[in-house]
Amino acid sequence: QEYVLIKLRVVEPWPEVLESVRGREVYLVPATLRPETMYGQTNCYVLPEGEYGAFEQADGSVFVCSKRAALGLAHQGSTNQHDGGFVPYAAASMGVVKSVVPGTIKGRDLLGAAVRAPLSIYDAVYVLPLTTISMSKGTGVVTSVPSDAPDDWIALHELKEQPELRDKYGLSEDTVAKFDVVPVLRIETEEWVSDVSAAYWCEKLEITSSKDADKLKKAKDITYLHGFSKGVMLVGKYAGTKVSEAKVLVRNDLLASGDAVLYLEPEELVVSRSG
Ligand code: ZZB
Repeated sequence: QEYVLIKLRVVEPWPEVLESVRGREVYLVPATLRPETMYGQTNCYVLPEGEYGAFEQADGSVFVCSKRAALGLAHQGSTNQHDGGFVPYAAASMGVVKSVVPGTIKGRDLLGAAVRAPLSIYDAVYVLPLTTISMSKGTGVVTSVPSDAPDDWIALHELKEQPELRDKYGLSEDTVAKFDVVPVLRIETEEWVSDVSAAYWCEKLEITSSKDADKLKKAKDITYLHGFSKGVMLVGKYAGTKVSEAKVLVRNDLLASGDAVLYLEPEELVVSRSG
Protein backbone atom coordinates (compact mmCIF):
# COMPACT_ATOMS: atom_id res chain seq x y z
CA GLN A 1 0.00 0.00 0.00
CA GLU A 2 1.48 3.36 -1.02
CA TYR A 3 0.45 6.21 1.24
CA VAL A 4 1.37 9.84 0.81
CA LEU A 5 2.51 11.34 4.13
CA ILE A 6 1.55 15.00 4.32
CA LYS A 7 3.91 17.15 6.40
CA LEU A 8 1.80 19.25 8.78
CA ARG A 9 4.24 21.64 10.45
CA VAL A 10 3.71 22.28 14.13
CA VAL A 11 3.50 26.04 14.83
CA GLU A 12 2.97 28.26 17.88
CA PRO A 13 1.46 27.99 20.44
CA TRP A 14 3.95 25.17 20.91
CA PRO A 15 2.51 22.05 22.60
CA GLU A 16 4.06 21.33 26.00
CA VAL A 17 4.69 17.68 25.17
CA LEU A 18 7.04 18.75 22.35
CA GLU A 19 9.02 21.17 24.52
CA SER A 20 12.31 19.31 24.01
CA VAL A 21 12.11 19.87 20.24
CA ARG A 22 10.86 23.47 20.38
CA GLY A 23 12.19 25.56 17.51
CA ARG A 24 12.94 22.53 15.34
CA GLU A 25 11.13 21.54 12.16
CA VAL A 26 8.46 19.25 13.63
CA TYR A 27 5.69 17.67 11.54
CA LEU A 28 2.64 15.57 12.22
CA VAL A 29 2.57 13.18 9.26
CA PRO A 30 -0.89 11.84 8.36
CA ALA A 31 -1.07 9.06 5.76
CA THR A 32 -3.48 9.65 2.91
CA LEU A 33 -4.68 7.90 -0.22
CA ARG A 34 -6.37 11.10 -1.41
CA PRO A 35 -3.70 13.78 -1.98
CA GLU A 36 -5.99 15.64 -4.40
CA THR A 37 -8.34 16.49 -1.52
CA MET A 38 -5.72 18.36 0.56
CA TYR A 39 -7.26 21.74 -0.39
CA GLY A 40 -10.15 20.83 1.90
CA GLN A 41 -8.19 20.08 5.10
CA THR A 42 -9.94 21.63 8.12
CA ASN A 43 -8.06 19.89 10.94
CA CYS A 44 -5.89 16.92 11.82
CA TYR A 45 -6.95 13.90 13.91
CA VAL A 46 -5.10 11.75 16.42
CA LEU A 47 -6.30 8.93 18.67
CA PRO A 48 -6.49 10.37 22.22
CA GLU A 49 -5.36 7.09 23.78
CA GLY A 50 -2.88 6.33 21.00
CA GLU A 51 0.86 6.26 21.59
CA TYR A 52 3.06 8.36 19.37
CA GLY A 53 6.71 9.35 19.24
CA ALA A 54 8.78 12.17 17.73
CA PHE A 55 11.27 10.58 15.36
CA GLU A 56 14.26 12.34 13.85
CA GLN A 57 14.58 12.01 10.08
CA ALA A 58 17.73 12.06 7.96
CA ASP A 59 17.31 15.78 7.15
CA GLY A 60 17.13 16.71 10.84
CA SER A 61 13.38 17.31 10.87
CA VAL A 62 11.16 15.45 13.32
CA PHE A 63 8.11 13.34 12.41
CA VAL A 64 5.37 12.74 14.98
CA CYS A 65 3.71 9.38 14.24
CA SER A 66 3.31 5.85 15.60
CA LYS A 67 6.52 3.96 16.32
CA ARG A 68 5.35 1.32 13.90
CA ALA A 69 5.26 3.87 11.07
CA ALA A 70 8.64 5.32 12.09
CA LEU A 71 10.12 1.83 11.80
CA GLY A 72 8.52 1.42 8.39
CA LEU A 73 9.99 4.74 7.27
CA ALA A 74 13.41 3.77 8.64
CA HIS A 75 13.16 0.57 6.63
CA GLN A 76 12.70 2.77 3.57
CA GLY A 77 15.79 4.76 4.53
CA SER A 78 14.28 7.94 5.95
CA THR A 79 16.62 8.08 8.94
CA ASN A 80 20.41 8.27 8.89
CA GLN A 81 20.98 5.57 11.49
CA HIS A 82 22.90 3.48 8.99
CA ASP A 83 25.25 5.94 7.28
CA GLY A 84 22.61 6.92 4.81
CA GLY A 85 22.69 3.52 3.16
CA PHE A 86 19.91 0.98 2.90
CA VAL A 87 18.44 0.24 6.31
CA PRO A 88 18.01 -3.51 6.67
CA TYR A 89 14.57 -4.52 7.83
CA ALA A 90 15.99 -6.60 10.68
CA ALA A 91 17.79 -3.56 12.10
CA ALA A 92 14.72 -1.37 11.82
CA SER A 93 12.57 -3.97 13.53
CA MET A 94 15.09 -4.19 16.37
CA GLY A 95 14.12 -0.64 17.31
CA VAL A 96 16.74 1.56 15.70
CA VAL A 97 14.33 4.46 15.69
CA LYS A 98 14.28 6.48 18.90
CA SER A 99 11.88 9.21 19.89
CA VAL A 100 13.68 12.52 20.51
CA VAL A 101 11.01 13.40 23.07
CA PRO A 102 11.44 11.59 26.40
CA GLY A 103 8.70 9.13 27.39
CA THR A 104 5.71 8.48 25.17
CA ILE A 105 3.48 11.06 23.56
CA LYS A 106 -0.20 10.37 24.07
CA GLY A 107 -2.52 11.56 21.31
CA ARG A 108 -4.33 13.45 24.05
CA ASP A 109 -1.20 15.58 24.64
CA LEU A 110 -1.28 16.75 21.02
CA LEU A 111 -4.92 17.90 21.04
CA GLY A 112 -5.38 21.61 20.36
CA ALA A 113 -1.94 22.01 18.78
CA ALA A 114 -1.85 24.18 15.65
CA VAL A 115 -0.34 22.88 12.41
CA ARG A 116 0.19 24.30 8.95
CA ALA A 117 -1.44 22.03 6.34
CA PRO A 118 -0.06 22.26 2.79
CA LEU A 119 -2.66 23.34 0.17
CA SER A 120 -5.38 23.91 2.79
CA ILE A 121 -7.27 27.17 2.36
CA TYR A 122 -6.90 27.64 6.13
CA ASP A 123 -3.71 29.23 7.42
CA ALA A 124 -3.41 26.92 10.39
CA VAL A 125 -5.64 24.06 11.53
CA TYR A 126 -5.92 22.24 14.85
CA VAL A 127 -5.30 18.74 16.12
CA LEU A 128 -8.59 17.13 17.23
CA PRO A 129 -9.62 13.70 18.59
CA LEU A 130 -10.89 10.81 16.46
CA THR A 131 -11.67 7.62 18.36
CA THR A 132 -11.90 5.35 15.29
CA ILE A 133 -8.24 5.73 14.28
CA SER A 134 -6.38 2.43 13.98
CA MET A 135 -2.81 2.61 15.31
CA SER A 136 -1.84 -0.33 13.11
CA LYS A 137 -2.58 1.48 9.85
CA GLY A 138 -0.70 4.33 8.23
CA THR A 139 0.95 6.59 10.82
CA GLY A 140 -1.89 6.78 13.38
CA VAL A 141 -2.34 10.42 12.33
CA VAL A 142 -5.15 11.34 9.92
CA THR A 143 -5.69 14.59 8.07
CA SER A 144 -9.31 15.68 7.96
CA VAL A 145 -11.21 16.45 4.78
CA PRO A 146 -14.86 16.67 5.86
CA SER A 147 -16.08 17.46 2.32
CA ASP A 148 -15.03 14.04 1.06
CA ALA A 149 -14.39 11.76 4.04
CA PRO A 150 -17.54 10.82 6.02
CA ASP A 151 -15.58 9.84 9.17
CA ASP A 152 -13.94 13.25 9.16
CA TRP A 153 -17.23 15.06 8.59
CA ILE A 154 -19.15 13.46 11.44
CA ALA A 155 -16.31 13.78 13.96
CA LEU A 156 -15.88 17.49 13.20
CA HIS A 157 -19.66 17.97 13.28
CA GLU A 158 -19.84 16.37 16.74
CA LEU A 159 -17.05 18.60 18.07
CA LYS A 160 -18.77 21.69 16.67
CA GLU A 161 -22.19 20.80 18.07
CA GLN A 162 -21.20 19.41 21.48
CA PRO A 163 -19.45 21.84 23.87
CA GLU A 164 -19.24 19.05 26.46
CA LEU A 165 -17.24 16.93 24.04
CA ARG A 166 -14.78 19.79 23.49
CA ASP A 167 -14.55 20.29 27.26
CA LYS A 168 -13.76 16.62 27.73
CA TYR A 169 -10.64 17.13 25.60
CA GLY A 170 -9.85 20.66 26.79
CA LEU A 171 -10.49 22.17 23.35
CA SER A 172 -11.63 25.76 22.86
CA GLU A 173 -14.41 26.62 20.41
CA ASP A 174 -11.82 28.40 18.23
CA THR A 175 -10.33 25.06 17.25
CA VAL A 176 -13.50 24.13 15.32
CA ALA A 177 -15.90 27.07 14.91
CA LYS A 178 -14.51 28.82 11.85
CA PHE A 179 -13.57 25.68 9.95
CA ASP A 180 -16.35 25.34 7.41
CA VAL A 181 -16.43 22.42 5.00
CA VAL A 182 -14.56 23.31 1.79
CA PRO A 183 -15.88 22.06 -1.58
CA VAL A 184 -12.94 20.38 -3.37
CA LEU A 185 -14.46 18.24 -6.08
CA ARG A 186 -17.83 17.72 -7.74
CA ILE A 187 -19.35 14.28 -8.10
CA GLU A 188 -22.15 14.06 -10.62
CA THR A 189 -23.92 10.75 -11.18
CA GLU A 190 -27.30 10.03 -12.74
CA GLU A 191 -28.88 9.97 -9.28
CA TRP A 192 -27.13 12.68 -7.35
CA VAL A 193 -24.69 15.58 -7.54
CA SER A 194 -22.68 17.17 -4.75
CA ASP A 195 -19.62 19.36 -4.18
CA VAL A 196 -19.32 18.05 -0.61
CA SER A 197 -20.14 14.38 -1.06
CA ALA A 198 -19.26 13.19 2.44
CA ALA A 199 -21.47 15.83 4.05
CA TYR A 200 -24.20 15.00 1.52
CA TRP A 201 -24.12 11.27 2.29
CA CYS A 202 -23.82 11.70 6.06
CA GLU A 203 -26.99 13.78 5.96
CA LYS A 204 -28.78 11.53 3.51
CA LEU A 205 -28.06 8.38 5.54
CA GLU A 206 -28.87 10.30 8.73
CA ILE A 207 -25.52 9.61 10.32
CA THR A 208 -25.61 11.22 13.75
CA SER A 209 -22.62 9.71 15.51
CA SER A 210 -19.03 8.78 14.74
CA LYS A 211 -19.90 5.38 16.26
CA ASP A 212 -22.40 4.71 13.45
CA ALA A 213 -19.93 2.29 11.84
CA ASP A 214 -22.20 0.54 9.32
CA LYS A 215 -23.66 3.69 7.84
CA LEU A 216 -20.25 5.36 7.82
CA LYS A 217 -18.79 2.47 5.89
CA LYS A 218 -21.57 2.75 3.35
CA ALA A 219 -21.03 6.51 2.98
CA LYS A 220 -17.28 5.96 2.66
CA ASP A 221 -17.68 3.29 -0.01
CA ILE A 222 -19.98 5.50 -2.08
CA THR A 223 -17.81 8.62 -1.85
CA TYR A 224 -14.58 6.70 -2.50
CA LEU A 225 -15.93 4.94 -5.57
CA HIS A 226 -17.66 7.88 -7.20
CA GLY A 227 -15.01 10.37 -6.10
CA PHE A 228 -12.40 8.51 -8.10
CA SER A 229 -14.46 7.55 -11.13
CA LYS A 230 -16.69 10.61 -11.48
CA GLY A 231 -15.05 13.40 -9.49
CA VAL A 232 -13.91 16.63 -11.13
CA MET A 233 -11.66 19.11 -9.30
CA LEU A 234 -13.27 22.41 -8.33
CA VAL A 235 -10.27 24.17 -6.81
CA GLY A 236 -6.51 24.58 -7.09
CA LYS A 237 -4.09 24.25 -9.93
CA TYR A 238 -6.03 21.37 -11.49
CA ALA A 239 -9.56 22.80 -11.28
CA GLY A 240 -11.61 21.27 -14.10
CA THR A 241 -9.45 18.12 -14.23
CA LYS A 242 -10.81 14.66 -13.43
CA VAL A 243 -9.91 13.39 -9.94
CA SER A 244 -8.46 10.23 -11.48
CA GLU A 245 -5.90 12.42 -13.26
CA ALA A 246 -5.45 15.14 -10.63
CA LYS A 247 -4.62 12.57 -7.94
CA VAL A 248 -1.17 11.76 -9.33
CA LEU A 249 -0.48 15.37 -10.37
CA VAL A 250 -1.15 16.74 -6.88
CA ARG A 251 0.80 13.86 -5.34
CA ASN A 252 3.81 14.66 -7.51
CA ASP A 253 3.58 18.40 -6.76
CA LEU A 254 3.48 17.72 -3.01
CA LEU A 255 6.50 15.43 -3.26
CA ALA A 256 8.42 17.92 -5.42
CA SER A 257 7.76 20.85 -3.06
CA GLY A 258 8.90 18.79 -0.08
CA ASP A 259 5.45 18.97 1.53
CA ALA A 260 5.00 15.19 1.43
CA VAL A 261 6.92 11.92 1.39
CA LEU A 262 5.91 8.45 0.31
CA TYR A 263 5.29 5.68 2.81
CA LEU A 264 4.99 2.10 1.70
CA GLU A 265 3.06 0.14 4.30
CA PRO A 266 5.33 -2.81 5.07
CA GLU A 267 3.70 -6.17 4.42
CA GLU A 268 5.49 -7.86 7.33
CA LEU A 269 4.03 -5.52 9.89
CA VAL A 270 0.53 -5.85 8.48
CA VAL A 271 0.77 -9.64 8.65
CA SER A 272 2.13 -9.62 12.20
CA ARG A 273 -0.91 -7.62 13.32
CA SER A 274 -3.16 -10.63 12.86
CA GLY A 275 -0.67 -12.88 14.60
C1 ZZB B 1 -7.53 12.23 3.38
C2 ZZB B 1 -8.80 11.77 2.83
C3 ZZB B 1 -9.75 12.46 2.10
C4 ZZB B 1 -9.02 10.40 3.10
C5 ZZB B 1 -10.89 11.82 1.66
C6 ZZB B 1 -10.16 9.72 2.71
C7 ZZB B 1 -11.10 10.43 1.98
P1 ZZB B 1 -8.22 2.98 3.81
O1 ZZB B 1 -8.78 2.84 2.44
O2 ZZB B 1 -9.09 2.35 4.84
O3 ZZB B 1 -6.76 2.59 3.91
N1 ZZB B 1 -6.73 6.97 7.43
C8 ZZB B 1 -5.39 6.90 7.28
N2 ZZB B 1 -4.82 6.27 8.30
C9 ZZB B 1 -5.82 5.91 9.13
C10 ZZB B 1 -5.87 5.22 10.38
N3 ZZB B 1 -4.74 4.78 10.97
N4 ZZB B 1 -7.06 5.02 10.95
C11 ZZB B 1 -8.20 5.47 10.37
N5 ZZB B 1 -8.22 6.14 9.19
C12 ZZB B 1 -7.05 6.35 8.59
O4 ZZB B 1 -8.33 4.51 4.16
C13 ZZB B 1 -7.30 5.41 3.97
C14 ZZB B 1 -7.87 6.72 4.41
O5 ZZB B 1 -8.31 6.60 5.76
C15 ZZB B 1 -6.85 7.81 4.35
O6 ZZB B 1 -7.13 8.76 3.29
C16 ZZB B 1 -7.13 8.59 5.62
O7 ZZB B 1 -8.09 9.55 5.22
C17 ZZB B 1 -7.74 7.60 6.56
F1 ZZB B 1 -11.80 12.47 0.98
O8 ZZB B 1 -6.89 11.05 3.85
B1 ZZB B 1 -7.80 9.89 3.88
C18 ZZB B 1 -14.06 8.32 1.23
C19 ZZB B 1 -12.71 8.57 1.89
N6 ZZB B 1 -12.30 9.88 1.53
